[in-house]
Amino acid sequence: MKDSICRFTGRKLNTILDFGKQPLGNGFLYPDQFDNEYFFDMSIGFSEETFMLQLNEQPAPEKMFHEEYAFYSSTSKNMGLHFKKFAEDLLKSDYLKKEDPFIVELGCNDGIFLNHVSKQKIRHLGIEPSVNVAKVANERGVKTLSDFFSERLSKKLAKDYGKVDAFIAANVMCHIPDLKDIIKGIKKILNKKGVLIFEDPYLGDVIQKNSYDQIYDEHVYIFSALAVQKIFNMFDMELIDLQPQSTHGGSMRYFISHKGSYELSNNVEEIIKKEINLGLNKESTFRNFSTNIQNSKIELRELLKTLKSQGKKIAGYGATSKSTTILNYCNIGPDLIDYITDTTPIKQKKFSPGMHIPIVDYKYFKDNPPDFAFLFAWNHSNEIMEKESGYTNSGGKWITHIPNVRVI
Ligand code: JHZ
Repeated sequence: MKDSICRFTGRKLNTILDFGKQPLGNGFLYPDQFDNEYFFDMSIGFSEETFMLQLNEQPAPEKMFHEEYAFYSSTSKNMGLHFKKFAEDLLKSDYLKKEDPFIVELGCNDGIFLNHVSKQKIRHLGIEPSVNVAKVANERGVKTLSDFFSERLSKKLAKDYGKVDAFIAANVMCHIPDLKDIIKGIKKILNKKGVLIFEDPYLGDVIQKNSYDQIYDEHVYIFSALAVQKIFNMFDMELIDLQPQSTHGGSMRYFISHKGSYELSNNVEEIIKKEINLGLNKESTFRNFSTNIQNSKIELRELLKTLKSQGKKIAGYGATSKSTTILNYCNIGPDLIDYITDTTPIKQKKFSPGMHIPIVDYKYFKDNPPDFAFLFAWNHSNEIMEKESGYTNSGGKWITHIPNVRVI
């Protein structure tokens, strides 16, 4: 297995698991694109110095985020509610108790968060590299720039718009390989009492739920509080608060400021203590994680093969980026899963990355209910179970791999 280099220390990373050749998590495609499909070697490494779990290699950002990016944040009702509450909490927080505050959001997607800020006529700017989703944000009244953020861009933004009071990033920071440049940029543009608030899928949940499907091309890091504290300290910035979130199967919201600007909340010490108890600072924990992933693969293939041999129809529910890892790592194709249903129009009539399972609209699922539905969008389980009580009550069964492979 190929070892790589920690993006923060420049020293060797110890490879934890090799997932083999993987396509882009959101690389849904048409049959005439099968022959030229892009694959990369996906493996993860851990640094005991920075406590950072990271991809050894990642495709170039332009390959992943472009004018046909397939993920629209506003496809889930609950995510809409989550971002509304996030905006309301921020707007009434002490961080914004000043005249004419300025909020910037990195990776604002279709404006799911900033539309609540723009409605209040508060100065804001979204920065979103994927042109198609940025267009939706602009149409919604969210002032959005389509670009990749960097230290260089931050200098220009500070000049054009002034310094920032709250710099937000939801499900974005874990996508950025050169985080050092981003942190330098944020440090430059943040007011003295400004705060960076970001949230991402949380390593503690990934380890406890064995949700290895959070690992795909876009997620170059899976953060813990230990790792976030360590890397921001390198830039004279400080982790001042933490708030666990239920979104995306367990996320963490991190609050960062210039060093010495705020008192540390007790949550920081408490959560770091829990992480040490869970072993998130030790390579051995990730070795166990690797074994659990390999066992999950064996069990999942066995279950699907057995059901198929009994003539059962199996569909996937939600063509998530996460499902790309499950399908390709476990070698599950149309021989085991008949189709995947998804409500996102840009994914429909295409095929899943790598394994080429057809993606169909929701009506197809309704008209052709399977015997078993694999809950790929397991992080939206409450919303989906409520919506699909009819399928469940009429005998439809669900398959999950979280935290272990089973029929629900
Ligand atoms: P969902 C994305 O990951 C990509 P994904 C990204 N890299 C990231 O970091 C995370 O989000 C945070 C569909 N669906 O949210 C819609 C239904 O069909 O789990 C979506 O395509 N019916 C930015 O892709 C997918 O499932 C439904 O009822 O893993 C959900 O994708 C619902 C609720 C969803 O994120």
